Amino acid sequence: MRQAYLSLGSNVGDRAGHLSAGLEIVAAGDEYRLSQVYETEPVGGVQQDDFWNLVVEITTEATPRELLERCRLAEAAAGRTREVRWGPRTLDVDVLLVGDETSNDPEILVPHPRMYERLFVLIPLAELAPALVSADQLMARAGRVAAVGTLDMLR
Ligand code: X6L
Ligand code: MG
Ligand code: MG
Repeated sequence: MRQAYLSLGSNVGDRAGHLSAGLEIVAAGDEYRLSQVYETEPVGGVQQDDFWNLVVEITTEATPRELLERCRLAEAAAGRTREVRWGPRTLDVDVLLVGDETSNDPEILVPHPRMYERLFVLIPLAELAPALVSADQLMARAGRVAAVGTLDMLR
């Protein structure tokens, strides 16, 4: 068993509902811990509503590919459609880290190659696993990220 970290985000419809339903699917019976929910400014250039983002730590034997399959199932269950690249979505789930493994599979790169550029990932990850994020990494990034409470409070 080792700890895997996944990032979840939603900015369409019932954001807390999509995050909760998605969590049940990606955790799939494994033990997990959640960061708070953060309201975050959209990144990537598309004008859209603010996201709610969180990070989940899952204690699991699942491989990166198995975790990717869970992400896809969770996104499909939320009715995710792919219209605008980097645009609004009911639910996005990305695999960040899987223990200290690397995956060079082009469909599922681990560690996530862009995770250290995204404050909406780094802040909730640092809350759950402070040793995985340095102060320099946090300070070098811009973008509004504000804690809004636990998912239990918001759903
Ligand atoms: C230059 C060009 C700099 C592109 C950054 C960054 C593109 C992040 C896409 C980028 C660039 C992304 C979320 C989001 C997206 C989310 C918030 C992405 C993919 N997903 N913004 N933007 N939360 N706050 O979950 O992450 S689209
Ligand atoms: Mg993403
Ligand atoms: Mg994604």
